[in-house]
Amino acid sequence: MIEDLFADDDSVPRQWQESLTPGAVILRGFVLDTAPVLLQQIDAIASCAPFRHLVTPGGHVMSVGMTNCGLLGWVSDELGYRYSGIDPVSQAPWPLMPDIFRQLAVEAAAVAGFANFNPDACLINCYQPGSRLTLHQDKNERDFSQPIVSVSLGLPATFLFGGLQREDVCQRFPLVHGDVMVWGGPSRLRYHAVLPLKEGIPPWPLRDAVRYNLTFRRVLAA
Ligand code: MD6
Ligand code: FE
Repeated sequence: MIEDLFADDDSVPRQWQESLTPGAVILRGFVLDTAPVLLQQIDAIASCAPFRHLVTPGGHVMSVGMTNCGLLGWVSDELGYRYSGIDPVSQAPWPLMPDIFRQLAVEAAAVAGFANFNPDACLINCYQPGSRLTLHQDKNERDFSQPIVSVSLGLPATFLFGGLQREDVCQRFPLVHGDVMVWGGPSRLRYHAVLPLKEGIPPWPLRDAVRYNLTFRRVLAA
């Protein structure tokens, strides 16, 4: 179902919704207007908590650079995946979640039908050309009744969206600058992946040919 929200004339709409599966929707263009501010905030966060390449429990160095803001941050090392209130690099708390981040995440969740989303964690991913994320479920959180809100900025990526079993076939679709994906409910534990990022020209006002992804989550019981 494709629903045109904000076309004020016959020109190309800037925002619309694409429903994927029950509980999962892409809000195309939802953060196009706020993207410049979001990118500034990412730079400010990364100046305190720089992007780093985490090691998986299996001993692989992740190709995606990661940092966090908010009360809790997602981390990985030889011992496993978990959330931590302390940045293991700086040994300090993660930078605060900017109000503009929280507001857009709460608003996107509400538009997608999830009232009262109250994120306590924001993982920030930085993809360089070639970076990818292998098939996984997001299951380190306590409360699967809360959705995940995922914001795409910068270069486009191909997202694979599977089922509840690793073997299930995946749908593939593009995520581009300004898109927000919300998923929860019966889709909350679907497997998903990001294909290796292709080279490209970054959209204004980005200077670097990278993709950023913000994923907002409620980790602690609400
Ligand atoms: C990404 N996103 O888009 C990686 N997980 O860069 C995720 O792994 C993800 O977008 C859960 C929910 C939404 C996501
Ligand atoms: Fe994920």
